[in-house]
Amino acid sequence: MHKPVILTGVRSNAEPTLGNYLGAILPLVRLQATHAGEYQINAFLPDLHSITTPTDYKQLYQSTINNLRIYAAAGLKLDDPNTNVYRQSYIPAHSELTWILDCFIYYGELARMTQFKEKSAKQTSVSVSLLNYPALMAADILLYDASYVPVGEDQRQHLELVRDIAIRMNNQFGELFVVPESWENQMKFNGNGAGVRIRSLKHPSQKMSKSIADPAGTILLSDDPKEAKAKVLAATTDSLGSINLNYETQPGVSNLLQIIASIQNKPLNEVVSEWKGESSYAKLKNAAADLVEATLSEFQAKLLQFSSEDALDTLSKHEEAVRGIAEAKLNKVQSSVGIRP
Ligand code: AQP
Repeated sequence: MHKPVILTGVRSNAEPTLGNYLGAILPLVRLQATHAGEYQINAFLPDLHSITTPTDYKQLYQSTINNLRIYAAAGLKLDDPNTNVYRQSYIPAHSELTWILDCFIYYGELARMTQFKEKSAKQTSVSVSLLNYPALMAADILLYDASYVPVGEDQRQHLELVRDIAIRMNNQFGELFVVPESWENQMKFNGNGAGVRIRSLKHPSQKMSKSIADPAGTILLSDDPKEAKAKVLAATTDSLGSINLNYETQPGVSNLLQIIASIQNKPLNEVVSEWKGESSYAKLKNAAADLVEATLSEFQAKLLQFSSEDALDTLSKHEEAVRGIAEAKLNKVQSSVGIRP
């Protein structure tokens, strides 16, 4: 019996933020620590997804390797026998399976994706790859029979599409793929990490995003810890004068509560209770700012201990091993659709 596979990745199109760290990287590290041996973890580096939107192409190769250093500095154990780390483009089966899946996905299904509509609306010329993003994501997941894909709410539609494709192809060709768990089951599985969405410190109605220019609202993992602390202390709040969790009326305060809960690894409700009755926003900001400063200081010190050479060496070894798993699944699909014996 194979272990259930958990699969996750962070694009290297721009420098990762505290949002990526608290929403995606740290939850995976914690999952590895608490459930070692129960699951197969695939923490991959989606460099092909990184070029679906314009990026600094000269930096991309190094940024991708750097994302592995970031996982390591966050505490991911790379010598764990049940963890694989690999670059998407180094496993050609991802691209090859994408093409086959494309032949079974309808144009209308891709065109109605909210992320495509939102991202394409911001660009004057829209690449086909942006439309096809979910097909590549489907290949990432289905190649390894992943059941759990811890992603944010913004990826929900894509995940549902992946399930539809897997079910469609299984119906036509027999049991080709493991169908990833439903969104509800993904959320149950995520536990404390469910729905973590760190907001901009300046514009807390918006998500903190690595590719949106919002320096005062965004904390990059490379920010000087003292400057990061100052950004939290200057965070936008409101004039209500009481600390509650309500993203509609108090998005800034709610964001600070979420940052505290994520860093302390506590359920959000517990942190909300701890601050109930407190009216000083300065106290709340100070608590969050101290935690952010300490987190970045510790993270950056650990980052220095894991060089790019170490990262490259680790990736090459893992990629060698992973390639065989991916190719076996690709061959099965190729045979089913009649392009291999
Ligand atoms: N603000 C956030 N709070 C919580 N989780 C977040 N993630 C991203 N931003 C936040 C999670 O990080 C993972 C990797 O995301 P990605 O790099 O594949 O792309 P993304 O979701 O589009 O992330 P960004 O930072 O918003 O990137 P850009 O600006 O390039 O589009 C995902 O699991 C995501 O949920």
